[in-house]
Amino acid sequence: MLPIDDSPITRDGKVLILAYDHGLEHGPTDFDPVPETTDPEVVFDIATHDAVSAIATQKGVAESYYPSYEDDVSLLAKLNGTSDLWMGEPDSPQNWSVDYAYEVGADAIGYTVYSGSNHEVEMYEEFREVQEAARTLDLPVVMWSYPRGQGLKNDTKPGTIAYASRIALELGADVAKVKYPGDPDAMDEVVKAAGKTEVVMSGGSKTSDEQFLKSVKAVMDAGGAGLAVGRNVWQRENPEELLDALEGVIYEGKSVDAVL
Ligand code: FBP
Repeated sequence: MLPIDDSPITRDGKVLILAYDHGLEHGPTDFDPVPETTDPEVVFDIATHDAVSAIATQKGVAESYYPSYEDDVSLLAKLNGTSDLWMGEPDSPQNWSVDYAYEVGADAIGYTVYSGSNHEVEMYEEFREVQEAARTLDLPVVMWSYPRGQGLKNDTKPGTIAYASRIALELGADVAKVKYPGDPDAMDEVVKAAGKTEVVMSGGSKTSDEQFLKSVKAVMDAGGAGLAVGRNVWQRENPEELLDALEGVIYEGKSVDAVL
């Protein structure tokens, strides 16, 4: 495991990754609530907020837009990804190499693994290559650890999420990005299962400020490192307001009531 405390994707050892790979994973429909967010520059501008420790994008967006922002925000290169048009068993092809991501300016690597899918074996093999290539460049690896596939319908059951964070440790990820398991006690188990691998919560679809901040607070109280969030930030009319609140909860240990 690579300690991430001094990595450019952290601030004071904590993490707030702004995820912006939805144009591939879900399609432009995710930009409908705030149509301006179709333009990557709008979201890169949001990522310059002090609370954001890195932005996660796919190759094309990184190539075209990151050069103008490399002094303002760190880049987490999301190497694999698949579209919502794919109807088969969960799978996610690798779309750029670790070396090329490094050339584009990546400070860390992101990779989705669908444990439980019929494609688990190939995905683990691909992850092994990516993880070892990242080690040679000292780049931390964030695993989007999402158990899903035939027979695994509810991928947010506490036991399943704890398994997901453990898989990230077992396979050598430095950070496990997992779904929120539903309550603070379950989150404790998820963080314990991950051992020295840091745990960050995946944002999910947009909820109320209070509900979202409470889940983030539970992650921090459980010893999690922070958050990787997309829609809950840039689908808001005023994303800066929520980022101010997240800054309080994640970096300053404030309560939800105090930041609301
Ligand atoms: P959100 O905070 O918007 O959920 O983004 C996190 C993320 O992991 C993105 O990186 C990715 O595009 C999306 O969720 C995938 O979500 P799912 O596979 O659950 O549809």
